[in-house]
Amino acid sequence: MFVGVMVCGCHCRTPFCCIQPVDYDLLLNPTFNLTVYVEDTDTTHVDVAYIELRVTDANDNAPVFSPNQQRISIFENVSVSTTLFRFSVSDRDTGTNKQYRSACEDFFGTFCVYLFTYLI
Ligand SMILES: [Ca+2]
Ligand SMILES: [Ca+2]
Repeated sequence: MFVGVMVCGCHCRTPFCCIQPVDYDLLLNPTFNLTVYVEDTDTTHVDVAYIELRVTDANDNAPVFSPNQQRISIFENVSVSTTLFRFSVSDRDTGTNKQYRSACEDFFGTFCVYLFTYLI
């Protein structure tokens, strides 16, 4: 599809710009095939360049807990290592941008989070 015309002189270095936001995480196919035409005043003098543009993922999404807040009650005599709660974490990014680590803040060290199962 021909989308615009740029007029410039000889030996110019025409800038190539992104004119709309691109979100890798919403793309089904992150590759774009562009065809660029150039011609001078004699319309038989033309050339074509083909550009394959691949969008790569940026770490632009934070991990999200589900649920992100929960109130639970436990008996005081609950056994050590009892699973008290489960939650999941997801991240819309991919690859290393989707990796995250967890930490649990408990001043007395009474409760902990098992990093890979997300159990408290
Ligand atoms: Ca991320
Ligand atoms: Ca992303």
